[in-house]
Amino acid sequence: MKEAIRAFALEAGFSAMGVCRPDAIPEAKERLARFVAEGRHGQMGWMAERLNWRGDPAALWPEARSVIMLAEAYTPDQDPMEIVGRPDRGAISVYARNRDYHDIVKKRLKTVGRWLIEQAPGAQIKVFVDTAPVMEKPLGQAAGLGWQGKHTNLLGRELGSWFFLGAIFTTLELEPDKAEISHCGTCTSCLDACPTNAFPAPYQIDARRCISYLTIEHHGPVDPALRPLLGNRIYGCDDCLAACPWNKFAVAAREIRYAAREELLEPHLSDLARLDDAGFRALFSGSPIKRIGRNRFVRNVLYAIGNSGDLAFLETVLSLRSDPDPAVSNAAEWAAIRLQSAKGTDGA
Ligand code: B12
Ligand code: SF4
Ligand code: SF4
Repeated sequence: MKEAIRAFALEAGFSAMGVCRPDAIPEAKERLARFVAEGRHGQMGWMAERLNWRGDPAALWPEARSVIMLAEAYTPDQDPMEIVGRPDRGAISVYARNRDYHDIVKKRLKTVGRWLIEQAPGAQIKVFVDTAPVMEKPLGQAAGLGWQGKHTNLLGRELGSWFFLGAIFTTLELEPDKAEISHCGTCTSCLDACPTNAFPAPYQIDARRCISYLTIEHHGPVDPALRPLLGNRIYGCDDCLAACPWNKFAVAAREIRYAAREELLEPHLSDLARLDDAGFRALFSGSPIKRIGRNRFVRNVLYAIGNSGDLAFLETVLSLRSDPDPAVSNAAEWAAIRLQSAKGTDGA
C-alpha cells in the first residue's frame, strides 16, 4: 500500500514521500518549549498556544496511526543571491516570487488523501501545510525525507534545500520509513552566511533576529539596530539555504507556478514604495506576499531604500514621511536620515 501511495504522490507532483509514526519525535516537545520559553518566537504568539499539540503530533489526533510527509520542490532557476548585490532593487525570497505554496500544496495533499481513501475505504485523513500546530521539519526527518540542518530547515541528499513540506495524518497503519541522520558534518556555511547572526547555536534559531521573521511576521517598527542588516531583502531571506553545499544535488521544481514572475525577479524599489493599498493587492493577488498587507511591505521597502545609499530615492522617501501608517512613516523618516547621512559621508 505504501509504495502505491508513493507512486501516486509522485505522479501528483510531489518530489518525495516518507512515513513515520505520530509519536516519532519525542524530543521535539521539550525543544519547542525551550524555544518559546526563551522568547525566540517573538511576536508569533500562536507558537506559544496549543504547545501540547504542536510538540506532540500523537496528541493532536489520537486516532492517527501514520503520518505521510511530502516534499514539494521549488528549486529556483536563477542564482538566488544575485539580487542581494543590487541595492536599487528589492530581493524577494525565492519561495514567494509567484503563487502561494499553501494553496498549491494543500490541493495536492487533498488529491493524494482522496485517492488514499478510495483505495482504503474506512481510512480517515487530515492534511496539514504550515499553518496547523504540527512540527513539520522533525516529522520530515523522522519519515526519512532529510535532516534538519544547522540552519534548522530540512534538507536532503537528493532534494537539496528548496522544498516545502506537507503532511497527511491517517488512521491507516503504514510501515514507517527509516529516519534520516544529519549529514552536515563540520560544515558551517549556513551559520556563517546569516546576515543577522540569527543562530545562537547550530540547529537553533532565534526568530527575532531572522530576516524572514522581521520582514514577514513582525509588525510595527523593526529594531533600528537590525535595519541596516536587512540590506535590500524586502520579503523573506534565502541566505542560509543558498549557502548549503547540498544544493548541488537539488531536484528541479516540478510546479511551474513557483517559477519567478518577471516583475518580481528584480523589482525597482521606487515602484514598490509608491504602491497604495489597491496597487499592492493587484500586484500580489495569489501571492504569499499579499498576506502581510501594503503597510508592512512598504515599511520593508523603505528599510531597503535607506540601505541603498542612493539619493535618487530621497523624493519618494520624503513623500512617505506623512504616511498614515506609523511604521511606514517611521521607516520613511529613518530612510531619509540614512540617505542624507550617506550623502554627507560621500562629501557631496
Ligand atoms: C515558525 C516558522 C518560521 C519562523 C521560525 C523559523 C524556525 N526555524 O522555526 C520564521 C518566520 C523565522 C521562518 C522562516 C523560514 N521558513 Co518557516 N516555518 C515556520 C513553521 C510555521 C513552524 C516551525 C517551528 O515549529 N519552529 C519551532 C522550532 C522550535 O522548531 P524547529 O525549527 O524544528 O526547531 C528544532 C531545532 O531547534 C532542533 N534542535 C534544537 N536543539 C537541537 C540540537 C540538536 C543537536 C539538533 C539535531 C536539533 C536541535 O529541535 C527543534 C525541534 O525539531 C513551519 C511550518 C510548520 N508547521 O512546521 C515553517 C517552515 C519551517 N518554514 C519554511 C520555510 C521555507 C522558511 C524559510 C526558508 C522562508 C524564507 N525563505 O524566508 C525561512 C527559513 C529560516 C530558517 N533558517 O529557519 C518551511 C521549511 C521547509 C523545509 N525544507 O524545511 C516550513 C516547514 C513551511 C512548509 N510547510 O514548507 N519560519
Ligand atoms: S533566513 Fe536569513 S536571516 Fe533568517 S536565519 Fe537564514 S540567513 Fe539568517
Ligand atoms: S550549509 Fe552546511 S551546516 Fe548548513 S545545512 Fe548545509 S550542510 Fe548543514
